[in-house]
Amino acid sequence: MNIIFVGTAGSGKTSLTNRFGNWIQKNTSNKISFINLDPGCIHLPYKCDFDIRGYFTVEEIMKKESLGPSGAMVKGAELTEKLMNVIIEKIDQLKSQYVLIDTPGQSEIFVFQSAGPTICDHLKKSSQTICVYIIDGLIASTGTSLASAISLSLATQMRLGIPTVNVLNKSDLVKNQEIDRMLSDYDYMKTMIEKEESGTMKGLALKFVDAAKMLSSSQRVVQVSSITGEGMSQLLDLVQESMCECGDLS
Ligand SMILES: Nc1nc2c(ncn2[C@@H]2O[C@H](COP(=O)(O)OP(=O)(O)OP(=O)(O)O)[C@@H](O)[C@H]2O)c(=O)[nH]1
Ligand SMILES: [Mg+2]
Repeated sequence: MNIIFVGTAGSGKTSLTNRFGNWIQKNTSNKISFINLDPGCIHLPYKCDFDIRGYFTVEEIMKKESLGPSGAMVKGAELTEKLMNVIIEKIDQLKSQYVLIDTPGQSEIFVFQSAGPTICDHLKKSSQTICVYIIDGLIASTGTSLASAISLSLATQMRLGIPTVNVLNKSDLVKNQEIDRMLSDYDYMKTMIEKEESGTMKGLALKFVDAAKMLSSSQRVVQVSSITGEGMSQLLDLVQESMCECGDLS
C-alpha cells in the first residue's frame, strides 16, 4: 500500500511521515519504506529508500535556471514527472507493505501541477494508494476554518483520484472538546458554523461540509501529533478501513 502525505506548507507532512512510519515499524511486523518527493527540503528525519534530491534540488534549479523558490518548485514538479518511471519502478522493487511518500512543501505543487495526479495514476495501477490529507491544527480550530481546510482536501481528492482521509495534526497544541466533537461528527461541525457565520459565508461553509459528508473516504477526522505520537494506531485503522470501503475512485 502506498500512503501519500499531502498538506499545506508546514502542516507536518515530513514529521508525520516519519512518526507514522516509525510507529508501524515498532508495532507491526510489516515492512515499510520512505520516499521523499520534496526537492526543496534540507533535513529529513527518516532514511529514504528513494530521495528525489538525488536527481535535483530546488536550490540547484534556482541557480541553474535563475528562478525564485516557487518557480523552481514548479520546475521541480515537471522534472519529477519526467522521472516517474524511475520512481514507480523503485517503489515496485521495494516490496514493502507500506510505502510512505512525503510530498513537496506547498501542496499545490504536488496536487495542482500534473506531477502528483500522474504519479498517483501510475501508483494505483500496481498497488493500493491512499492520500492522507493533513490539516494543520494551528490554523483550523473553528467550524468555518475546518470547513475551508476540508474543501482543500476535497479538491486534493478530486485532482489525485485516490481515496483521501483527513487528519488534524499538531493535536498536542490544539486539544479542546469542541474540536474533538466537530471532527467526529460533521453535523456538529455544521451546528458550530451556524453559530459562527451568517449570510453567504455560512452557506458556503455548510456546503463544503455536506460535500465532505458525501464524498470523504471516512466520516471522521483522526487527530494526530507527530510530537507525542498520539493517534498513530487510529490513523492506521482509518487508512485500512478507507481502502477497504473505497478501493479505486476512478
Ligand atoms: N507541536 C507540534 N509540532 C509539529 C507537529 N508536526 C509538525 N510540527 C512542527 O511543524 C513544523 C513543520 O513540520 P514539517 O514536518 O517540516 O512540515 P511539512 O509539512 O513537512 O513542511 P514543508 O515540507 O516545509 O511544507 C516543524 O517545526 C515541526 O516540528 C505536531 O504534531 N505537533
Ligand atoms: Mg516537508
